This record gives sequence, C-alpha cells and structure tokens, in this order.
Amino acid sequence: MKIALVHPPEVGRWKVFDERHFFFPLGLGYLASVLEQNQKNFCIVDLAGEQDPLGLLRRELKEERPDIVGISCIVGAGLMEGLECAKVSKEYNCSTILGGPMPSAFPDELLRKEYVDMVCVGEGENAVLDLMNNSQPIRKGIVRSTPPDVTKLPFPARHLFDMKKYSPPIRQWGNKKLGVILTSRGCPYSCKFCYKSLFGYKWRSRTADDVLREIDVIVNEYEQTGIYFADDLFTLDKKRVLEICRGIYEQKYDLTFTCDARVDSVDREMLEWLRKAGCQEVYFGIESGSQRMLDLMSKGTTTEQAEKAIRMSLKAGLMPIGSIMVGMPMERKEDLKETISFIRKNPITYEIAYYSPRPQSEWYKYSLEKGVELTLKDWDKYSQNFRPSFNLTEMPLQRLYELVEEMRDIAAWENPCERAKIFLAREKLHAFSTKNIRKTSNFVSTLFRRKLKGRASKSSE
Ligand code: B12
Ligand code: SF4
Repeated sequence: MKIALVHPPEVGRWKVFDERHFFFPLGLGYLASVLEQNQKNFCIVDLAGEQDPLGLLRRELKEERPDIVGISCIVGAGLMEGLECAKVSKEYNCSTILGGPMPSAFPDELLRKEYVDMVCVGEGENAVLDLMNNSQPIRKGIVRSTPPDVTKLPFPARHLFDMKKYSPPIRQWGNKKLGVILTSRGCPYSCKFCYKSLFGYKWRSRTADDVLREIDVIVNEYEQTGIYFADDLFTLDKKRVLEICRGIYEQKYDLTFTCDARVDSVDREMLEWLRKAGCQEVYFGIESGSQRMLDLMSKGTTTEQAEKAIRMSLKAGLMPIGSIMVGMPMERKEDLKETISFIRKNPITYEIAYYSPRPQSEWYKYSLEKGVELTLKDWDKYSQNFRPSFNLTEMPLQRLYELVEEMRDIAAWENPCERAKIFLAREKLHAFSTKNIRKTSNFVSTLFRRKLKGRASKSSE
C-alpha cells in the first residue's frame, strides 16, 4: 500500500507570498514525518509554484503508482485546486482522501463529489497511519481518528520538501527567512466565532525542550531566523513560554519571531522575556472595543485587559498588533463607535477584518437562523478583504461599511506622533546605523502607504 501526499498549488489572490515563496504546509509535514517514522510507503507531490501542476501530478502518479492520494486543503488556498487533484487521481484509479481546515469544515459537501472517497476531519496523523495499516477499509465516508500525543510526534518532515520555496524573506525583519512551528494544539476557550473542529478544546502542548530542539533545526539546518509560532494559544502556560524564551536567549540565535496571544494570558515578565528572546510582534485577539460584543461572543476578556496588554507590550519593547472583527452578529453602530474610540485611545497597528461565519462554530447557528449559509462555492468569503453582502448586524449594511471605512482610516493614521514615539522607544533608535535608518524609512513609508490607502478608499466611495 502506498500513499501520495499532495500539496495543491496556491493560486491568485490566495497566494500568501509571491510566485516563488509559500507558507510551509505543516500539516503535510507532520503526516509525512509519522509515515516516515513508521516506515510506510509514501511520496510527496508538492505542486506549490509549479507552472503545470496537474501535468506534474499526472507524471508523479504514473511513476509512483500510489493506491491512495491524500490531499491537504488549507484555507482558500488549494481547495478548488485540491479538488482538481482528486479528479486527476481518479484517472489513475487511486482512492482519494482530503484533509485540512477546509475539508474539516465541509466534509459532507465534499463527499458528494464522486471523485472524493474520504474526508478526514481534524488531525490526520493517526488517520493516515490507520489507512496504511489497513485497519480502516477504503470506503466513502468521514474519517475521524484520535488526536496524536503531541509530546511524541516527530518534527514535521521539512527534509522531504524543497525548503527554499518555504523560506519567504520577511521585509520588515530585514529579509530574514520565515520558518513556522507549532508548539501546541487546541484551545480551552469557547469564543463563539471560532472554528474549533480541527484541534478542539483540549490544549495539548509540547515540552519546552522539544520545542527548542525544533527551533535549533529550523535555525541551523534551514537558516530560517524569522519564526512564526502558529499555535492557537502559544501563551497559555507562562512557565513553558519562559522556558522557551530563556532557551532561545541562551542560544544567542539572531532570531526574530511572532506569536498570537489572548490579552488575558500575558503579563509583564512574559512579555519582557518574549522581547528578550527576539519576539517582535504579538498578535492580540482584541476583537472589539465594545464590552457588550466581547460578552456576546463569550471572549472572556475585557477592554481593560486589552488596554493593559497593549501598554505592557509597548513597555516591553514589543509591537502589539490588534486583531479586530467587524460586522459581527448583533453588532450595533454604538459597538463600532466604541471600537473606534478604543483604536483612537490605543494607537497601535490593527488588522480589521469583516466577520465571516465559520461552519461548525457557535455563531454559525445564528447565521443559519438568519439565512446566511456558507457552502463550498463561498471560499471568497474567507478572504481577509471580503466585504459581506449579508448582514448579521443590527445596523443597515451601508452604515456598517461607512463605520468600518472610518475605523480603518483612523487605525491607519490616528496619532502619527504617538506612533512615532512608540516606534522610537521600541526600536531604541539612539544608535546611528544603517539598520536603524532602514527601519525608520520602512516605518515612515508604511505610515504614508496606510494614509494614502485610507484616502484612496475614501475618494472611491
Ligand atoms: C498559518 C495559518 C495561516 C497562514 C498560512 C496559511 C497557508 N496558506 O498555509 C496565513 C497567516 C497566511 C493564514 C491565512 C488565513 N487563514 Co489561517 N491559519 C493558520 C494557522 C494559524 C496555522 C496553520 C497550520 O500550520 N496548522 C498546523 C498544522 C499541523 O495543522 P493543519 O494544516 O490543519 O494539518 C492537520 C489537519 O488539518 C490534518 N490534515 C491536513 N492536511 C491533511 C491531508 C490529509 C490527506 C489528511 C488525512 C489530513 C490532513 O492533519 C494535520 C496534522 O494534524 C491555523 C490555525 C491553526 N492553529 O491550525 C489558521 C487557520 C487554518 N486559518 C484560518 C483562516 C480562516 C484563514 C484566513 C481565511 C483568514 C482570513 N480571514 O483571511 C486566511 C486564508 C489565507 C489562505 N491563503 O488560504 C482558519 C480556518 C478555519 C476554517 N476552516 O474555517 C484557521 C483554522 C484558524 C481558525 N481557527 O479560524 N492562515
Ligand atoms: S479565538 Fe482564540 S481564544 Fe477564542 S476559542 Fe479561538 S483560539 Fe481560543
């Protein structure tokens, strides 16, 4: 029995980087490493960046003759292309199994396609092993298997991929190559908008030592000195975060990294250690400046905690980035105005995105009641830049658009002096060096780009 693991190409605006650089597919990396560890017969068909991906797939299938083709579909990227790959695999009489965030969200709809045999919902390590051990017969249906013990998993099999493709240079980090790591899975919180069907509610973490060993491989073998911690909740266990940060610090890597955090999961000591270890940006799920909305979504945090997290991060020399959602169920114009005030009061960088209902989330039920259903055809609604044509709020859609434009404009330009002060303090730019000049010019050009973008969107209204 042989399985081919397929990484579909990223196309069009779903491309995260450029024609040559892609986000490393951690999911496939893990599947490959457990197959390798268990000495199973498999191959990887990596179609990212290929000019003729389906041609290459055909050639590989002809040569490798797998029995099963496992296709990973991340978010928008690769879903439709993944389906094309499944269709092609049928020309070679292979069984097909789709896995990843998207198939996990829409298993039934995907199974209706005659060329999709199985859909894996959730983590796939044990699912592929079961398939290869033939304990699961290959027949049409959903595959759900027990989540793996993350403390025992091998590192993702980076050595089986062309890592040059997966080392995008990050401009704001002085073109350091980006690497990605997952140090924990799951999250115990129950935010109503969040999609939890992949890793579930139980937070399962790897030990600090294990994480540090993988960081060493990423830095020394792949020369990726910019790292993104892809955990849903990296900062849940303070002791572990401190151990990881101390370990990185002691190794004296020239490392820059970024992670996500809940505003109530950080304190001064943790933030200072993150900075010391090389963390540059912390993405906070602030979501809204309205306590009413935070309560409605069961975020379990307060606006005061968000402000405190921002203040402490800035003090520690980190760049906090606030993630804000707009157009949420039951949102009123007063809520948006409170979020605008929050942004004014706390002039940091914000990523403002329209809410789009995630299948299987708590709020998805509300959306369905309001007649808003997302199907396979709606991938575009997952894009960061989408503007909803449906309305789940308690204000007219036009008013929502206007307030969001105002919010984006304010977020882009509010308080440039304050922003400059924060920047100077953060970068400790007292020394005159080429590096500092480059950082300063990047900062100024970002501010201007944002301002121009704000103006352009105003004038196009
Ligand atoms: C890194 C990341 C990104 C990156 C890169 C994505 C990419 N193209 O590679 C960036 C920052 C660009 C990004 C953007 C977006 N993302 Co994102 N992203 C993540 C994140 C944080 C980590 C992904 C990851 O590497 N996970 C680790 C690996 C190990 O997990 P995995 O890939 O899911 O693989 C496991 C299983 O899925 C399964 N599996 C995977 N493939 C296969 C194949 C087979 C055959 C089998 C059997 C099993 C299987 O087994 C694997 C191992 O257990 C996840 C959250 C998370 N913690 O997973 C969100 C997540 C995937 N993103 C999400 C979303 C919504 C988006 C955006 C749409 C956000 C937006 N509004 O714009 C965009 C879309 C961008 C795009 N190009 O597609 C959602 C998807 C939710 C959903 N299904 O509805 C997630 C789950 C976050 C969340 N909880 O909401 N994202
Ligand atoms: S939004 Fe963040 S904190 Fe809330 S449930 Fe999802 S991963 Fe957990």
